Amino acid sequence: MKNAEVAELLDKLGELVEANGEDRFKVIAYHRAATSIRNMEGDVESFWREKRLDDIQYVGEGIAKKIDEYLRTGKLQLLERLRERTPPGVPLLMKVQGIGPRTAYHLTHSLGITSVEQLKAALESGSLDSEFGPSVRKSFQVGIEKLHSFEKRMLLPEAEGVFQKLSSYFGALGVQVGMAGSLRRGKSTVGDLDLLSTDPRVIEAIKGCPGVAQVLESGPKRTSVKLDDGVQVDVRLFSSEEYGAALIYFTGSKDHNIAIRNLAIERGRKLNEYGLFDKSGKRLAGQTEEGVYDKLGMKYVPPEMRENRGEIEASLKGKLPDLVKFEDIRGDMQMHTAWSDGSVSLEEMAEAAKERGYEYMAVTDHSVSVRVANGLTEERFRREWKEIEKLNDRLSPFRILRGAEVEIKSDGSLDFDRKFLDEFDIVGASLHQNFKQDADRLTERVVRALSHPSVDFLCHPTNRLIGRREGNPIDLPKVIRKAKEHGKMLEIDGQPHRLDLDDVWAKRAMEEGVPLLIDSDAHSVGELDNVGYGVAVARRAWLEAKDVANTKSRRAFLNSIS
Ligand code: DGT
Ligand code: CA
Ligand code: CA
Ligand code: ZN
Repeated sequence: MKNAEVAELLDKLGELVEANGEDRFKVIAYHRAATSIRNMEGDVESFWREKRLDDIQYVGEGIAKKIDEYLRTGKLQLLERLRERTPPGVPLLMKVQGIGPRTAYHLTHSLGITSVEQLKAALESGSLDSEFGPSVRKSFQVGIEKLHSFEKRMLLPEAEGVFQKLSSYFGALGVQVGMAGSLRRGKSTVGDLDLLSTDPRVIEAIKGCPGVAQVLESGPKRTSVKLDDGVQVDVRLFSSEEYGAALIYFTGSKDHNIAIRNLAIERGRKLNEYGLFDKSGKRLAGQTEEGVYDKLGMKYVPPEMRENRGEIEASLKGKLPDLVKFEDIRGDMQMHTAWSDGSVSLEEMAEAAKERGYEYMAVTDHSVSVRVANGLTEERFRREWKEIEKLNDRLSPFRILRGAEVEIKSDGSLDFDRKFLDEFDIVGASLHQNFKQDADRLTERVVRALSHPSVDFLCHPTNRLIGRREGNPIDLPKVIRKAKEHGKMLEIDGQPHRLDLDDVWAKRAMEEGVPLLIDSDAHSVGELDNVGYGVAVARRAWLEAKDVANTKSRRAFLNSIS
C-alpha cells in the first residue's frame, strides 16, 4: 500500500506551495487530500489502476493528476521544482503560527535560522532582540508553544479513521471494543484514542495489530501503543460489572469525572473507574453508565456534554436538553460545485445529497470577487440556476435552493446589488480576504453584512483554521447581538478544520436566541459527511433540534428566512 507515501507527498506539496506564497485554498486542498488518503480503507494504487482516483474523498481532478504522475513516474515535477527553489528551513518555520513566507525567508537567509528549535534557541539567547520588537518576538514564542501542543492532536476525520480501522481489526477477531475519550465526546481535536473492552484477548490483539510501531507500556489490564503515523492508542480491560463505570471514567472529561466523584463523596459514596460503592465497599452500580448515573440521582448525560459546564446540575434537576441528532437535519445548507471551487458537478452533489436522505439543499458557490475559488458572476449564477431548475424537475420532491456564499468586501459591502441578491433563496455572507484589519474594522465589516436585508446567515464566523490559524479577533458577543437584532442565522461550518462557530460560541448564540445553521461546506461528494462533525459541535453546544434552522421542513425553513 502506498497510501502513507502518497499522503506524505501531498503534505509536502502543500507545505512548499504555502512557502511560495500561493493561495490558501490550494494549500488546504493538498493537506486534506493527504489526510483523507492516509486514513482511507482502500488502497490508493487500486483506485489509480481503476482510473477512479477522484472517487477518493477530497481528491479532485488536479490532485488526481498529480497522484497519477507520481505513481506512473515515481516523481512529481512540480514538487521537484518547488524543492529546488525553497530553502528547507522555510516550510519548517512556517509551521509556527504568525510566520508567513516573507518572515520565514528572512529568518533563513539573513539570520541562518533553519528550524523551529533554532528559532526557539535564538529567542532565548536574545540574539533576535535587535532584529524584531518585543511583540513580534512574543508572537513567535506563543506560536512555537502552540505548535508543540497541537502537533500531537488529530482532527476528527483522522481520529475516526483510525478508530474505524481498529474496530474492523478487532471485529474480525471477534473482540468487542468500546470507544471512550475525547473522540466519544465529539471534541474537535483528539489527542489519543482510548479503547475499553471486557475481552481479555484485547491486550495481545492490540500489540499484534498491523500498523503498531511501538508498544509504549503493557500490563495484564492495560496497554498503550504508538501507530506508525504517531497516533497513540490506550487500551484497557475491565470486567463486565465494572464496564459502565470504566466507560464513564475514560470518556471523561477529567473535569466531569472530578465533579461527579465529589458529588458521590457528598452522598457518602465512592466513585472510581471500577464502580460506585457505598461506605462499606458494597457495589451499588458499575455495569452500565445509566446505572451509575441513576444511583447518583442523575439522568444519563450524553458524552458530548460531559465537560463540567453545567451538565451535572442540569442532569440532577432533570433538565438536560434533548440534543439535536444527525437524523434531524433536513437540508445541507452550504456546498460548492465545479461551478466555483468544488470538485464535482452540481448534478452529482445534488444526487448525493438526496441519497443521504435530505429533503433539500442549498448550493452556495462563491461570488465573483473570490477569484482563487473561481467565484461566479451574475451571468454565471443565472446559468447555474437554469441547471438547478432542470435538476429540481428530475429530483422532485427533493429540492435544490439557489444559494450563494457571497463575499464581504473590505469595506463591509457585498458582491452584487440588492436586487440581484434578492433573487437567491438563501444568501450566506462570508469573509475570505483582508484579515489583517484590526478587530474593530473586521467586526464592522461583519456587522454591516448582517444588517444587509438580503443576507440570511454568516458563514464560518471567525474564520479559524484549527491548528493553523486563530480565528479573527472579531467581537463575537456583538456579532451575536446583531444577528439577533436583524434576525439572521449563524453557521456551524462542518469542515473538520473549521468547525466554526465552535461549541462555546454556538451555545452562547443559542442562549441569545440566534438560530444556528449546520452544514457541510462540502467541495466534493465525500465531504457531504462533514455535517456529522457540525452536529457534534452542536451537541457539545447543548443545541436541540429547535435551535437549528435546517431541521425544519423546506417550507417552514424558507418561511423563516423570507
Ligand atoms: P485527549 O486525548 O487529549 O484528546 O483528551 P481525553 O479526554 O481523551 O483525555 P485522555 O486520553 O488523557 O484520558 C481519557 C479520559 O480519562 C479523560 O477524558 C478523563 C480520564 N482521565 C485521565 N486522567 C485523569 C485524571 O487524572 N483524573 C480523572 N478523574 N480522570 C482522568
Ligand atoms: Ca484520549
Ligand atoms: Ca488516553
Ligand atoms: Zn469554497
